[in-house]
Amino acid sequence: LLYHSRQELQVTMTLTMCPVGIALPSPLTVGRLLIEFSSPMSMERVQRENPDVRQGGKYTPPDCLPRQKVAILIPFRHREHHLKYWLHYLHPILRRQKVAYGIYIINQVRGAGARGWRGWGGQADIVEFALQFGEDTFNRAKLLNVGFMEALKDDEEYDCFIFSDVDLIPMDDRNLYRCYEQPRHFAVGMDKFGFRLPYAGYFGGVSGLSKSQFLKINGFPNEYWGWGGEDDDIFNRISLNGMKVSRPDIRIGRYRMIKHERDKHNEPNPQRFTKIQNTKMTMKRDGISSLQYRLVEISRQPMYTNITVEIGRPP
Ligand code: UDH
Ligand code: NGS
Repeated sequence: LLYHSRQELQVTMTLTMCPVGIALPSPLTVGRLLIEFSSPMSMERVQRENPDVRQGGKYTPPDCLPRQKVAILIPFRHREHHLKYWLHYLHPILRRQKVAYGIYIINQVRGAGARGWRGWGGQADIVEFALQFGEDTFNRAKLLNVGFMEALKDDEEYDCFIFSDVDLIPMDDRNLYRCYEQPRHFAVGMDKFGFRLPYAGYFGGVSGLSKSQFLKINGFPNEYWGWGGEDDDIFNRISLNGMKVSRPDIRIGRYRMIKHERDKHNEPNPQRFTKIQNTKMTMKRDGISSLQYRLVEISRQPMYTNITVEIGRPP
């Protein structure tokens, strides 16, 4: 082992491993949390309240050696308002959970064609209108594949990947954001489903796979454009590869969702029902092995890393 300084050597020698799970009740976690979205939120406040989070939204427990390095990946487009609440609630929760992590926002944008409009009006709202009008269909699972690749390029030590919608906040900090023996489904009890699973094979909202579990299923499908079905395809990939989804207790896996209307350019995908019948055939060719995208920008914000990407459009 190489140590950079005597000080670092001393710190390393005195730290013990962070706890695997957190015994209940625990001095670290607090259990059930009050989650609400009515008070206004600002990025300045999130920053002020999370001074130990490093540039790019990274954190390492100062008082123990973390067992896993977790990349948290959020598929994203035009949800700045939700992101502030997500960061406000999740940074303190993750800190209490004693895990090393980095937050990555995977932001879908359209290519050069749309940006050509910028010359036209000059006024910001006209430009914004033109950009949104010319937008492509959203693709959640493909964005998450991009997140997996880019997080590993940023830090090859990530061994756990958690995939979270931007509008889902855990209501109990004993729902530990880390990887398990089997692929994990975290969002088991969402408020909109009466705090129950909507169906046994539901894998949407928040899920997590270790690097090897993710590679075993060839990552996520790239070919689900628009809303629905991609999470069911991932569930199929897991089962077809001999793994079994694990979940927290229903009393602990409760979530609040920030209410919102359906987004533009993310209409329900009419092909989703036939596609999920064919996972067994498609998973070998469609996945992380066939992923293509164009990286537009990586920007390190104080509370997260922003990965802006072009992922194309449906054929
Ligand atoms: N997402 C974006 N921008 C978009 C679309 C999706 O950021 O334009 C991301 C975001 O992280 C979101 C996730 O993808 O949480 C899942 O998409 P979704 O929130 O649209 O899916 P959900 O099932 O909503 O939550 C479907 C529409 C519900 C309409 C209800 C009207 N009352
Ligand atoms: C299923 C969808 C899933 C979706 C789930 C919950 O029907 O993608 O509903 O949707 N599968 C298909 O459409 C094949 S929700 O109530 O959150 O809008 O996640």
